[in-house]
Amino acid sequence: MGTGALLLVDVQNDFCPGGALAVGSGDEVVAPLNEYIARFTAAGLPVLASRDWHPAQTVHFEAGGGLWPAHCVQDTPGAAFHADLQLPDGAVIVTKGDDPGEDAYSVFQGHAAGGAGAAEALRELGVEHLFVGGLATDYCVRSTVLDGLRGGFGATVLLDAIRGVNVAAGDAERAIAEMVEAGAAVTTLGRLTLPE
Ligand code: VGL
Ligand code: ZN
Repeated sequence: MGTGALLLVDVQNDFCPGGALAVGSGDEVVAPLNEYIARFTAAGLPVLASRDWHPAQTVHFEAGGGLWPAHCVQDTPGAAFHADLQLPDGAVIVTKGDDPGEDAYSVFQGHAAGGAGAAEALRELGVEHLFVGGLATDYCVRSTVLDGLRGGFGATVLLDAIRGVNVAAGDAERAIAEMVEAGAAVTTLGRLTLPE
């Protein structure tokens, strides 16, 4: 399978209960993700965390003609990672959505601290397969997994560590079916086997 990495998508306060764009039970991904982090770290595998990181004005927000109320505005508490998320030392942070002209749902539209695109940063780490959890199933998780598969990465969706926005009922379930149809595998903590 090649080297695997854990990718935590947008585990930020604004996507959790009380946040500006709260995903139902969004905070319930934190405990399982901490267990995934422990397993990947113990196996010496890389951990990456993306963050939605918008300017105050962007085409992504309703005020700019987009779909969403303002959320994850750069350097605000809502944009911070959930306080209970145990990011390991050396986690690679991928920033996305900072261009005011795009939605940037996919982590592959993001960049690491040094400016390298996400795909480039993954290749530098020797990563060929992504294990993806976080928020939200029907937007950034979906878009990232589909983009990764198109870009030649393998992908496994962590079913016990994702939650959906469900703008329409069933969106998250449909997104999972779409990812599987496109070639993604699925797993849970109980069934996880890591690449050697
Ligand atoms: C997301 C809606 C708007 C996500 C980001 O992280 O899934 N969804 N911005
Ligand atoms: Zn956003």
